[in-house]
Amino acid sequence: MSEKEEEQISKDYSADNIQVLEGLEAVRKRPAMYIGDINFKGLHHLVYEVVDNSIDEALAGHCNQIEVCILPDNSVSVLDNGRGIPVDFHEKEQRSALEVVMTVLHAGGKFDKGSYKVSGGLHGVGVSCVNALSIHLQVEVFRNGKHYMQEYSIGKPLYPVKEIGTSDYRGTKVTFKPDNSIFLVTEYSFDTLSDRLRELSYLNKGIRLTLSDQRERDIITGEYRVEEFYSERGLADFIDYLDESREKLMPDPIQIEGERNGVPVEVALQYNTSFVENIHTYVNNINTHEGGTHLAGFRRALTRTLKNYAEKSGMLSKLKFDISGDDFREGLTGIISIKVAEPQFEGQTKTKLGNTEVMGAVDTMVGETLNNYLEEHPREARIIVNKVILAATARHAARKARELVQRKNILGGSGLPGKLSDCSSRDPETTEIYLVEGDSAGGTAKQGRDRNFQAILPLRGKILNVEKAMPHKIFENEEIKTMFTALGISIGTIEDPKALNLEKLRYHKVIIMTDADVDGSHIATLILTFFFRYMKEMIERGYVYIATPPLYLVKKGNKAEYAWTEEQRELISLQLAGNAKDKGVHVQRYKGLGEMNAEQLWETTMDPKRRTLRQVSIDNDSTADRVFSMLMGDEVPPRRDFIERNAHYAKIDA
Ligand code: 0RA
Repeated sequence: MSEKEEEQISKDYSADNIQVLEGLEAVRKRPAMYIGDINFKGLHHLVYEVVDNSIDEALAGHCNQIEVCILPDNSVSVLDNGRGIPVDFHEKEQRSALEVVMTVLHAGGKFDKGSYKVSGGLHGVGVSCVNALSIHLQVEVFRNGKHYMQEYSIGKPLYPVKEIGTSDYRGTKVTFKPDNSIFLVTEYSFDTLSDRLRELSYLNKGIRLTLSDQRERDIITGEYRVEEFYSERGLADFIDYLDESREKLMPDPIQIEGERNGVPVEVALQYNTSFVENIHTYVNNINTHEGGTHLAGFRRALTRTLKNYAEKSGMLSKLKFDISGDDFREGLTGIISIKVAEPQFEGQTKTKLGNTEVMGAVDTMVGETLNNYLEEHPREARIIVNKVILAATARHAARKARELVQRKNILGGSGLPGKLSDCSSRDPETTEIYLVEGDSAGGTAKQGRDRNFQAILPLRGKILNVEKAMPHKIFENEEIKTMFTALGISIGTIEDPKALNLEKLRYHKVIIMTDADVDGSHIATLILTFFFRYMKEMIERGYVYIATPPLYLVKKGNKAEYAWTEEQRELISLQLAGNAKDKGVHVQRYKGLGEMNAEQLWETTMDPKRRTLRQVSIDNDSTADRVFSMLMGDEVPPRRDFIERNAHYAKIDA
């Protein structure tokens, strides 16, 4: 753009425009306040924000196709076949409606009062926020047989909306490149985006969503990677997808769909032979991790309806103890999806629904439909009640085991396990504990560590597979009991047997350190599964890490360097060899932690100044659940590197 044009634009700015600039400036000053963070999550959130606008257009009944494309430079485009954002001149704002939508915070649905906006990302900030955080953004509107366009840089229009041609197409296309002076990571993950689009396709049946990746072509076919998501049965398909590697108890999920008190409610549920409760809740397509009134209404209806049915059927006559609410949800996979015009989000991460009117709506809707289902399906009803009785019996055994553990802890002096080599500091903020595979590596780690802040807990033998074991086994397992005691946390109260108490957590970094081989990664997976199922909050708070020991030691004479990847190994080999290729260069492949001495382990894997820790985070609750159930379930685990998908690189300094 010429200087003259720029001058013209700045002259055109009215008081409104100045406000706009201040709004966008605020977004750039505190991006985390608007999109959560400026890391991996925030980067992907930009895409969700744009896609959500198209989903809104689809929910309003005007769009059934959304195409997301990752471009070669990690720009992303989102194209929909909706009505197209209006481009007419907006008298009050003195510019095109399109420009207002793209540059004014929260202006998204302003021109469409008839329909309320139910979608919208977690932070509900709209596309203008994405615009503010993009070094370049281009919007194209196909409407009235015409093709319109406007471009922006860090949210500022480069020129007024212009007509660039004619078109038979109808819709909106937004293409943006995130500003790398704001984001710490700039590379999009295909898997993370596809997980979210898949989820959206289940939550909004009948919309076709596609994701394509133009960064790389398949070596053999020469094609870009493309995935398409489309669901006809919605939540029922979602359940089948999540439970792919679990053994179902009913031929088809129970589906509940309708509206009560003006609240659209959609629920699907299925029981399986596992012992895991696996309920995912959504409000306006947003995953409400912390639950809330919709979940409470669901639980109440489920417990009441099943209990009534079980009592009436006489199946409980032999049972000698009470059934608790938990027993109705063991082995239950469920999705609850509701739409609310004005959601109130509460809780630590603002993902807990507070709207009180929702509780009764979900309760009535689920109660009525489930009751009919049980009456009409006596065979399935019996299977469910038997499952509940099994859970109640196991819980009874679990309580006994847990009481035993708690009594022992009170009696056992300091209560810390003998195997723990504790650190001297008592400040959880700065201390860390290494969970180390095997006594021998544990010994090396103990020698190599900085005992001021690093504690070592060696774990012996196989960790219990919590995915397959009955819950009471968890509290009888030695390794698991030791872990709980060493960490200083307790689990289970009378009211809520699964409540986690992190108040007395002794370390804010829990680092899983295993051999860099197949067995080691299996053990890391077992430990992670245990954290995911029983101590999820630890992961959510960012307390769980995976250590990365080196794979190679490359030596020449008295020079030696470590390598973590094949590329590093080759590069170091070349550097050490100088011109004489491979001459006298010796490569040692580390098969296990045991092959390193204490000093080597310290300098490669434990020294905060030199190590790389991978922080474990959960991108997508339902995907993580499915991955763990697959890796640890009966079916042959798919050979996919789950750590790659579930742990992002985090270089932790000092
Ligand atoms: C406001 C009004 C109208 C459409 C939209 C917004 C709209 C926004 C987005 C964002 C992405 N895709 C979109 N598609 C449509 C339509 C008003 C009318 O035509 O009457």
